[in-house]
Amino acid sequence: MSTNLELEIKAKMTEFEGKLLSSKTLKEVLSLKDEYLKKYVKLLYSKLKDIKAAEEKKLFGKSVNDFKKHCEEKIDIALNKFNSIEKKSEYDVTVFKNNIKLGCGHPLIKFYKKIEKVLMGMGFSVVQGPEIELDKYNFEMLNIPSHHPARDMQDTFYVSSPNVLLRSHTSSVQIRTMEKISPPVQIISPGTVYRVDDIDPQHTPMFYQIEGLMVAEKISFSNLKAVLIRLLKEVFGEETGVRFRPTYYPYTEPSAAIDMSCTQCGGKGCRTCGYSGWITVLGSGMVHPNVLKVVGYDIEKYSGFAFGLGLNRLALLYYGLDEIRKFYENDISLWKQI
Ligand code: 2NM
Repeated sequence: MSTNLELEIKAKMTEFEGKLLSSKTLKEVLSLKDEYLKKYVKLLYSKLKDIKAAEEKKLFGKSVNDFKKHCEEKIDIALNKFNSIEKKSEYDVTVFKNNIKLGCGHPLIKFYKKIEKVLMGMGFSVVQGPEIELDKYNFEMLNIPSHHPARDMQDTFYVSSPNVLLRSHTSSVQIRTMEKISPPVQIISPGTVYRVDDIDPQHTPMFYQIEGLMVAEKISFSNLKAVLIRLLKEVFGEETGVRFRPTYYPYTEPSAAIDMSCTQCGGKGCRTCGYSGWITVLGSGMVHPNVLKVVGYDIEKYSGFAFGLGLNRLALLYYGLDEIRKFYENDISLWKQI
């Protein structure tokens, strides 16, 4: 009887080891633990109770304990192994790595930073000011007379007519700066500006502008040319052609519109440049004496130049895009491409 039982235990042990070897999950090991360590050992103990002969009972008892101990050890090892594997996969940080979507910088800001870097390299500092502005700073002190068409309700958004409006250019920031500090002044004022405009591929009622101003002793038109030619060549490449055309602004005299060779065709003529080979990208001029006077500068001692550029349109050319509206659609796949 005892030999039979002992043979049965041996057979169970072999069976157990075979099953344990082929288990692949924590769950399988746990079910083996239940089957062999709980149910089967319980059965062996109940059989042990029925054995009357003391010697036989002792030998069988030892076999049961050996079986139990052996199974416990093997199951512990297997549990540890599967526990650590399955825990690891629970916290596997690489699992979704291909689905993580990173953001990216907005091209308008990236382009602005490029321009800012060049101008700061030439000694310009960045100043900012309010977007809701007084007529005084947006028009009056800029020598824009009251009959000037830019003052018309159709061009400017009025918050509270006639004195409070959304700035139509950032020159207002430059007037505020000149009012506060005396020359030398060398600043750029980037920011959003507002003009009443129907939305089309080239126009939005809000857009970004950078205006620049340099006032000191003996500032001449040559300084203006040097700064702006260098700026355009740094940003668009050394091969870029730059030309100055006379134009009119109320706040500068003389005034110059600045054209650069077309970024799309290199000057040969294409749809982008209206087949002229040139694109107007900047307005500039020597600050009008009336403007210098109104901020309290001595016009016998100081002179200065100023310029203004529309960032959106320039960024379109830079990135080879065709629609100003694309800047506000925020199609991130496009931003990652350009
Ligand atoms: C432009 C063109 C020409 C300009 C003038 C001034 C100020 F405040 F000094 F008078 N700031 N910016 C200026 C001159 C702006 O934008 C097309």
